[in-house]
Amino acid sequence: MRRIELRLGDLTAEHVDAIVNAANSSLLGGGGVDGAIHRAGGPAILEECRALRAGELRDGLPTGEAVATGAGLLPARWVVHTVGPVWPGPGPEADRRRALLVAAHRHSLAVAAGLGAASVALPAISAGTYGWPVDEVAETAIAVAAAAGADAAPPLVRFVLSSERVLGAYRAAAERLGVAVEEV
Ligand code: AR6
Repeated sequence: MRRIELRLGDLTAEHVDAIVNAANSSLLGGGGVDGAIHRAGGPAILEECRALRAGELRDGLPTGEAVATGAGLLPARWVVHTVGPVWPGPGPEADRRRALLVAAHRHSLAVAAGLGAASVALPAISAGTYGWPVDEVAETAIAVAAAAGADAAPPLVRFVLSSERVLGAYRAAAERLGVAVEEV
């Protein structure tokens, strides 16, 4: 049985096996939660990202995919880097990219599970710089976490959210979907 938790806080401080980074395709850092992870985790994470870019991810990490590195100085063991889609505004392009938002969540959870992580913490992927409406991000995140099979996500999935507004969106999405969540 999977446990889904919501918390207001700073993802970089989480004592879980894996945290998910809302990165960009370059994997070479940025602002938002990505910047916070690299600042708090130290240079070892960036070194591993550079090595990935020099090898299997020469063209960058495609949107919707996920890849793991170590977590440097962070309390977590691994960082799972994913790339969410940029919000294009309402219309057919948003409908198309919605699948990438699902994929970013699904692949992040699957990579964490594949590492053997018992717990994973995620931010609100695409809901900051990338501008995706937070209600939709919340609904996607909760739905994917609740629907993932036993091997497709760790037993504990915790969403660590940066404001009351985002936390409220996740709470409301869980209620709408009838998914039990614990606020911790
Ligand atoms: N802990 C938890 N959540 C955080 C933290 C933190 N320390 N810092 C920010 N957030 P964003 P995106 C929230 O912009 O929209 C970067 O430059 C933030 O308030 O980090 O996927 C990357 O390099 C928001 O709710 O990610 C990419 O270029 C959520 O995390 C681009 O931004 C996601 O906001 C990715 O944009």
